[in-house]
Amino acid sequence: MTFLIQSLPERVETFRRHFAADLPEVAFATDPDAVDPADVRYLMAWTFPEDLATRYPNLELVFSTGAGIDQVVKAPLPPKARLVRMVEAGITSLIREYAVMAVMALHRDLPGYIAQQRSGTWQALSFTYADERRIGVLGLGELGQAVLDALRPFGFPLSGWSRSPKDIPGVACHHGPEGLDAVLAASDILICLLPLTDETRGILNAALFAKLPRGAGLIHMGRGGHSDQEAILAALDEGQLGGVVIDVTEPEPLPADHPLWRHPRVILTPHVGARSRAESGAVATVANIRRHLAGEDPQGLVDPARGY
Ligand code: NDP
Ligand code: OXD
Repeated sequence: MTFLIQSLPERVETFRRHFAADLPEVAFATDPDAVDPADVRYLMAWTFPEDLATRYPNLELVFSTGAGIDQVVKAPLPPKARLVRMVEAGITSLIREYAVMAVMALHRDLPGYIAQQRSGTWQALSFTYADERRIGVLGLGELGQAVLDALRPFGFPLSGWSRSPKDIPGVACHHGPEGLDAVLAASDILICLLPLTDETRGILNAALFAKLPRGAGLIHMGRGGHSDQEAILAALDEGQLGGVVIDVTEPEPLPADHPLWRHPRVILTPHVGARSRAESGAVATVANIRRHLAGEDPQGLVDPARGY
């Protein structure tokens, strides 16, 4: 029974340590050429080899090193194998910080003050109090809910959107295609934390922006494939969007001449919203294999029919 991992060397060493201490009955391997493929029951990687299903016929759990699994969700798996996304405290903590940073940057008009600093202008821009700045979150999963928890103490009116109904204290929750417009109409700042699926691809488009209050902010932390980047630029230029913080693009990296790099109302970061932490990722993975060995579902089990 072997766990095969393909990742960065320092991450692999942390995993090796945790497996040796807490899951010694599972052999730990890093070199695909040095294992008997028939022994591989567990595999972890960011992307999978094309011949995964035939090469490792006895796979039971296939782990993504990241929270998002759009890059692998359509990969053919052997019949018994199930896909697991990364749910661990390190990712959640970094995403929470990024969201608070981005909300505050838009709420306090950092793009406006940066432009004024560059032109040597000492002038107060308008103030909006937190209880008058409504925030909507698309995606109420592990990360969307963590972000709402982090924003709650500031007093922003909060709403959110998911596929299935939710009941989250202090958050106006809406769901399904018919629930989306209510969240958009109540989002002075909209945060995207959706998985990329056939249903959500291209969701951040001109029609959606038109349903936001005029001058709304957008924080995009999902995947590049959610957004129509030309529509973001057009909405910014005609004032429908007032400011954008964008962490994920298509392609990544953006071409050097892409206007998102230089737009004065855009803060662009290179897909650094979060990164899985080796220590807590290893603990979560060992716990998931233990759950599996005990006949339970692992945390972060992906439903291939839903695509997330
Ligand atoms: P989860 O699977 O826990 O949550 C996904 C949420 O999206 C759920 O609330 C789900 O609804 C909702 N959702 C999915 N499809 C739809 C739909 N068609 N309509 C409405 N709601 C929908 O994922 P996480 O919170 O762990 O992660 C979310 C995403 O964040 C990842 O897939 C990844 O793309 C992105 N991410 C980005 C990072 C970065 O560095 N920028 C880092 C990590 C993740 P329901 O609850 O009803 O199932
Ligand atoms: C992830 C990411 O999905 O880093 O974990 O985007």
